[in-house]
Amino acid sequence: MNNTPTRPLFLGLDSSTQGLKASAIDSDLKLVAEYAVNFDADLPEFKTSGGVHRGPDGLTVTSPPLLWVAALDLLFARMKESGFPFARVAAVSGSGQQHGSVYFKKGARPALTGLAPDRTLRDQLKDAFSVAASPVWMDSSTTRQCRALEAALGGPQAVADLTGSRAYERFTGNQIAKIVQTQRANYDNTERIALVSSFVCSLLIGDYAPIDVSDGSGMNLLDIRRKNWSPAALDATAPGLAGKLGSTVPSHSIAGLIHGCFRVRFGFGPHCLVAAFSGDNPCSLAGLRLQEPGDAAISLGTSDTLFAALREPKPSASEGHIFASPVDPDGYMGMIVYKNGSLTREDIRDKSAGGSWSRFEDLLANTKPGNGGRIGFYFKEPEITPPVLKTGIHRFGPDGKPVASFGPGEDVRAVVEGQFLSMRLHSGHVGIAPKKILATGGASANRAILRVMADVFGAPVHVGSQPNSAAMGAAYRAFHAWTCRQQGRFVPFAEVMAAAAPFALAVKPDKAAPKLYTERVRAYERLEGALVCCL
Ligand code: 5FX
Repeated sequence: MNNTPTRPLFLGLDSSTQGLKASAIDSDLKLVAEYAVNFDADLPEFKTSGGVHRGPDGLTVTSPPLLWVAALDLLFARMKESGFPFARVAAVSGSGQQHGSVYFKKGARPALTGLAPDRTLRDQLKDAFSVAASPVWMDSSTTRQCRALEAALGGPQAVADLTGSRAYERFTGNQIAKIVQTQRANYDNTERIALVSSFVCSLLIGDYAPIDVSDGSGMNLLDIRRKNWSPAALDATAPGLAGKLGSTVPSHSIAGLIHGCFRVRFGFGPHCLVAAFSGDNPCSLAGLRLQEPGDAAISLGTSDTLFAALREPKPSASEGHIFASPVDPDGYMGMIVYKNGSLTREDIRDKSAGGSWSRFEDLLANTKPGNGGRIGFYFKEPEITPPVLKTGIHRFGPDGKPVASFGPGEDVRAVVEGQFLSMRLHSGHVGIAPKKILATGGASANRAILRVMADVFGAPVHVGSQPNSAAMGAAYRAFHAWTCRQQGRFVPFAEVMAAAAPFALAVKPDKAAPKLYTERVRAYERLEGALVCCL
């Protein structure tokens, strides 16, 4: 019997920090519908700001897990009201903000398996949690736990080699260690710990869903090469943790069928598959269809991010993260995150270009590649890459000596060139060597910035509008997992994505650029090394 609905759709959910979105695609990979719920505006009774609660210490950041449950009730209700054809959905997958954790209390499982269609999820799950405030990725209160993990496993590089990243405050294992130390009774009363991604998946299948290896790589608990929990990391983190985490699965796995309550309440078909959910960055990688080693994306937004498909991971204790790939069971992805992005560029635009982007572009286009040997470091915010807590601007002249100021054009070029030199340097440390770059985010509309990007990396830059890349990536992953199930074999993601329109080529690198910028990266590295150690 053919279980595929006619004109099948594939649904991608994105449970992000600030809201829950849905994107539906058809089997030609065309976007057919989008929906969204904003946590603050649509569910004001949870009293979140930007989707979170901040603690008085300025470091603790949490969200109530029931908010994410209520958002799913509301999103599906809105979709139903607008006539969304749930019966055509062949498979659903999803994306979740990375690192956040949800704690199901002992005895909570029947509340999931027995979900009733005539009551809201929110009403049925209000007593399911042993920890009422779920730590999220913005939390940075676990420095003590990070140092303890590094001490137990042989130092930051040893943790990076094992788990893909040195110990980071927001990574879930360190958050779990803090719960053990500060809420021991609640930890003992927990039977399952989920990530935000596997949590929303659990709601859809009405049972505990497994954590996929890609999102699981953001926990400091997974051995990224064996793609399974590391017993040493689990032991160093919390007692009895293996039993509470359940097993991990490849990201293209099917977690189960959609629970009957969603069939009755919203009209999903009985054969609708739920594919494992993953993290938002892994889903964005899928949404931007980065699949070959050397395919990279640079997102220029409030924060700047570079991520890429990788074959050979090179974890670094100094920067970046390596995750298992969400689309290739043998692959990896690397990611470098910057706090100083658009706001820092806007600052220089305001000071040097009178607040005008077109003047900024002219200044950039009228200065020479390499900036006559000038290099600048612009830390308007404490920076993640490299880790620098002290804010400030540091400018160096052609002789490598500090200078007090640059001319307007020099400053504009230095803020843009410096960011790409840093990206090339640090992404290289984790094994990323972009052969092709997809530029996304607000600043990718700026042609002169893209020219510098292409020249610094010596790689062609493409652009494409994929605004909700995590939700789209989740929809693509649903289609991928469904195709693998239909064919009874692993189908390469690229094959499944073959129908997608290619991203447009925007800029090719200048022929002289590779030689010039290889030398500039070395100069940048020397200056950064000297600067970071005395800040
Ligand atoms: C990645 O490591 C992060 O912490 C963020 O990008 C979160 O995933 C945002 F949701």
